[in-house]
Amino acid sequence: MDIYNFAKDLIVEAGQFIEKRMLESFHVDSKSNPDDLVTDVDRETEQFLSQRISEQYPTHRIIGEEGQGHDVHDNKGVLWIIDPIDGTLNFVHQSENFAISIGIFIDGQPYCGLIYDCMKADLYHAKYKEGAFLNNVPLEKAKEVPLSRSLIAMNPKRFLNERIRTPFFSIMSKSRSVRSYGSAALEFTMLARGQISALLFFRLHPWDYAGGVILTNELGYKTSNVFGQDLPLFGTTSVIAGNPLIHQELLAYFENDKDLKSLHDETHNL
Ligand code: 2AM
Ligand code: CA
Ligand code: CA
Ligand code: CA
Repeated sequence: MDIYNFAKDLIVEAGQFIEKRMLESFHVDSKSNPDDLVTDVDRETEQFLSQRISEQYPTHRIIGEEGQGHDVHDNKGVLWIIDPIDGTLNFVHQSENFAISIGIFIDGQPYCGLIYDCMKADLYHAKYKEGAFLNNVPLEKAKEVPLSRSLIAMNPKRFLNERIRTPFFSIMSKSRSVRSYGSAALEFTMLARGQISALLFFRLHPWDYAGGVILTNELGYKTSNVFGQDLPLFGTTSVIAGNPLIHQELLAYFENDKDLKSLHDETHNL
């Protein structure tokens, strides 16, 4: 079995683990602030995934949100970037609308991306240059829809920061409307299905977007930070993902924004 097929089986197994585990009680702790939550289920699922990967592939390296590989800073060999639960607030408050995300890179090049919505049993997966699928059905290539006819996903909490607010409000005003689903990984799957035309985040970590970037790039969607630069495998960054037309349109809102650029660079590597 190749790494891609192993990863597909593993992510579904991890989803079954979550579904079973969430029927029992679990602790909820806060991390950087009272609204930044982590549960036993996040930690145990990351453990489950990393243990299985290490048993099967002892040389592979793993970076996970809940502590795996935070000392890894180079992209040599096979690197798994995993988020055991993307959308922890939804997991805690809604018991749905969260996903497991996995991106696998070989020597820094994309190999495959997987996002599993375990409550719906929907597996999104793509192997580089071999197409992207929802379960066994191929997903359609990106269509060039302009901002003025688009739904855009963004996180409204970012608008509390005045320095970030201005370009985001201008984009919102030009768009048909905005949506916020609380899981970057699931927002990438909505982009992959053409349900939204773009997503826009001011600060994400690689585990939030690694799987989604590989999935959507495979379909012809463009991804970068708000200044048009490639997304890193380490540190934090802003993220714009969308069809090629809207991606270009959105970048124009951030061009020459020196104030925002300095804020962006301050938060980099937090
Ligand atoms: P999480 O649920 O795995 O933490 C919510 O808008 C999206 O942003 C989710 O993908 C969420 O991932 C992520 N997120 C939550 N808190 C964050 C933080 N403090 N910094 C960056 N991203 C965060
Ligand atoms: Ca988190
Ligand atoms: Ca996440
Ligand atoms: Ca997470």
